[in-house]
Parts: sequence; structure tokens; C-alpha cells
Amino acid sequence: MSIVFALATPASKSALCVFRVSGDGCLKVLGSIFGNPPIEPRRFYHSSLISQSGVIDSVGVVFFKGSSGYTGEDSFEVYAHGGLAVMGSVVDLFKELDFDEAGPGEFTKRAFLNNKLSLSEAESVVDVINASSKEVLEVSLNSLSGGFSEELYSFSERVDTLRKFIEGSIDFSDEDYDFIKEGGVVDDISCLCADFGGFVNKCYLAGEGELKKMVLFVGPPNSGKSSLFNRLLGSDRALVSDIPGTTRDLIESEVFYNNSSFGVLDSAGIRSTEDVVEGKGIELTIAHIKDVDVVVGVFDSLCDKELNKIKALAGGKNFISVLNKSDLGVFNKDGLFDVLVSAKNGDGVTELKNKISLVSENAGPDGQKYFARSRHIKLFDEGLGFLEAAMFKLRSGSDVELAAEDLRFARASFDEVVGVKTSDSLLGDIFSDFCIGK
Ligand SMILES: Nc1nc2c(ncn2[C@@H]2O[C@H](COP(=O)(O)OP(=O)(O)OP(=O)(O)O)[C@@H](O)[C@H]2O)c(=O)[nH]1
Ligand SMILES: [Mg+2]
Repeated sequence: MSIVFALATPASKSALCVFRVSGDGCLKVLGSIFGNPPIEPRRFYHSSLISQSGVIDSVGVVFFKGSSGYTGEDSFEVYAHGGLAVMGSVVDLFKELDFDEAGPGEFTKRAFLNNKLSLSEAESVVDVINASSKEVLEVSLNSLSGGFSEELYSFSERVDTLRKFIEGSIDFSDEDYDFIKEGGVVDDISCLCADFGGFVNKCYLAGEGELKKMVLFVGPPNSGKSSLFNRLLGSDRALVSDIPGTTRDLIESEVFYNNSSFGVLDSAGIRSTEDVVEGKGIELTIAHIKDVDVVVGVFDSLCDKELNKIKALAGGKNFISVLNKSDLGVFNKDGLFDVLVSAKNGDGVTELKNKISLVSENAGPDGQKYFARSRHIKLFDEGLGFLEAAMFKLRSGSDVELAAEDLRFARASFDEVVGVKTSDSLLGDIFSDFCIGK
């Protein structure tokens, strides 16, 4: 594999930046580009980094030999000052050395190809990075630490043992397969299916990009959705005016609160309108409700008809009703609304944030142990289907050879999850979601 490099930290001004280099042969350059070249692997050295035109920066450097590093091949990391000029000079230096720029997820892909990680572990690296709540982080880390792959390997072994037993029985038993039908094999497969079902139930499935919980602000025009949205962000992100129908489009941002973060979306006020653009904005809002985790209905009057209309639009989604403009003297008569706030002076906004984070946490993993992707669930269903097919054939006493074949297919489905069998295009799809430098 070629030698690749990447900036592993964001390309913006910061205290430090980290460059990664990986590929057999990359360590040959250490003596020429570092004033104080590192001698021992996995030890941190302080050195100058030098190009042909002189010293680039005073840096930290650490190198790894073969399988001791993340990628499973020779690699080194450079910790430089996080200035844009420094970053530019380091990139120039690596290009002069004929290193290639790494693509997204290149380092993790190499770790997989060099057997440092299973494919599902490699996938969970990106889930750990994307996790925006402690709960999602926990299930992603469980998958990354190998528990998910190990459980799956043990199911694969059980499938293999059963298949070998059936194949062995075929060789030795002429035509009487009754002992398979009546013996423990069918029971064993049934028990395996039940245990596997239990394992699948321990997996938390979030769709692509759903690691971040999304909260949508909806409500009648002029109720103060954009003002509340801005108040939550702490900045004037959305335009506010006293003209109903100010917001036309969905406006997205992110709020960090209580160790977790959620995406928030401001939207066009819902009303019947002749204005084509405003109408499109309203359609967009309604269409978007199905994609979010929490709907926050914002109102500025005690109209329960309006409240019920918006609540009905939210369907079965988690719904929080907010009465805004408390500073104008509106009050939450009979506790009709969940929260009373003032976007203007901030009253009640902490209570609203607490409610949102509570509700969005509930929308996350519910006691599940591992994070799973739709790719995994599809393969689990496939594997389970083959196990059931094998069981059916054995019970009916027909096609015993084909039952063994079904077990082989079930094993292949499990193998595909951990990456024993993968195609280049699947790898391309998986690693394209990663950041450069990971
Ligand atoms: N007094 C008071 N006025 C508010 C409050 N929140 C919003 N407003 C005012 O209400 C008007 C409408 O506010 P927006 O935030 O633009 O309302 P909106 O719901 O986003 O309106 P549309 O985008 O048109 O649907 C503006 O004049 C705001 O200054 C509040 O808590 N108190
Ligand atoms: Mg608005």
C-alpha cells in the first residue's frame, strides 16, 4: 500500500494540529525531516520539523512499527502548532516526499485490511466520532471494543458446529435421517435462533445520520419560534420580525446542553396562505416532521384549537407544547402547555432545554448494548432466515444436504457483518462516511 498522510484535526486555527502518516517505508524519512529523529517506537519526541527550505515548526513526533500502531503498518504522527501556515508547510513537505493525500477513513480502512479491526469495529469508529449523547457513545464504544464482533463470532462457531454435524451425519447414515429430525440438532438450531434473536434485541438501530437527535420548532406564524430558536442557540441565527410569515425555509443549528447535543430546526409558521414561497416552506415543515425525534410546538395564545391542530400534525412524535411571550402577561391557564417561556427575557428556557434533552434521550438507545447499522440488521435477518429454512428442512426430513447449505449461508451472512467477506464497493461505501485523517 502507498504511503498516505492526512491532517487528523480540523483545518482551522487552533492550539495544535496533528498529522498522520502511514504506509510501509514511511519511517525511512524520519532521519531527514526531524532535527532530533525519534529512535524508539511509541515514545514521544520533541524535535524540529525540517523541509528543504528550513525549519517548519517545533513539533512532537511519535512513530509505530508494523502492527503496534493503529493502521497495522509503519506509521508516525506529528503534533505541530495549529496555525494555517504551519499546516500548509507540512502538507507541502509531505507532498515533496511523494506521500499521497489520504481519502476519507483511509487509516481505519488500512486497520481493517491489516486485521487490526473487524469491519463492524471499523464502522463503530465513525459512530463514536458522530455520537452526540453519552448513551449513543456508550453503545458505539461497546461495539468498538469488540464485544459485538465477539458475540457474532461465537454464533458463527455454533452454526459451523451444527453444519459439520449434519454433513457428518449425511456421510455416515445412508438414507435414514430420523435421528437428525428427532435428535438434538433441530432443537439446537431453534435454541441458536432464540439466542440470536436476543442478541439482535441488544442492538440499537439508528438510521444513517440519526446519531444526533433532531428537534423541530413548529407553530402558528409570529408565535416566536425563531426568537426561541435564537435564544436556545444564544445567537441571532434566524431572522425575527413582527411580520407573520418571516421564516420561509428550514434553518438548522446545534445546541449543546447537559453533556449532549441536539440539532434544532426553525421552520415556517403553519397557516393557510396564498404566498407560493411561504406555502412551500410550510409543506417542507410538515414533510420534515417524520424525520425528527422531537417536535416543539410554539404558541403565543391560549388557543387549544391551534394547539390540537399542530399536535395532530406531529403524529406520534414526542411533542412538547410551549407557550411563549410570558413577559407580555400570557399565563399557562389550567397547565394546558408543557412549558411557559419568554424568548425575549429567557424565562423558562432552561426548563424547556431540560424537557428537550429528557425527551430526546428517551428517543435514544433504550438499554441496548451495541450500536447496529441497517447493513447489519439486513444481514442478521438474512442469517436468521437461513437458520429457519434449515430448521424447516430438517423437521420435514427432506433435503438434509440443502439444510447444511442453509447453515453455510447463515454463516456467510454473519461473516459479512464483521467483514470476513467484503467487496471493494462495500468498503468504498462504508469508509466514505469517515472524516479525512481517521
Ligand atoms: N414580547 C415578546 N415578544 C416576542 C417574544 N418572542 C418573539 N417575540 C416577538 O414576536 C414577533 C415574532 O417573532 P418571530 O420569532 O419572528 O416569530 P416566528 O414564530 O418565527 O414567526 P414566523 O417566522 O413568521 O412564523 C417578533 O416581533 C418578536 O420580537 C417574547 O417572548 N416576548
Ligand atoms: Mg420565524
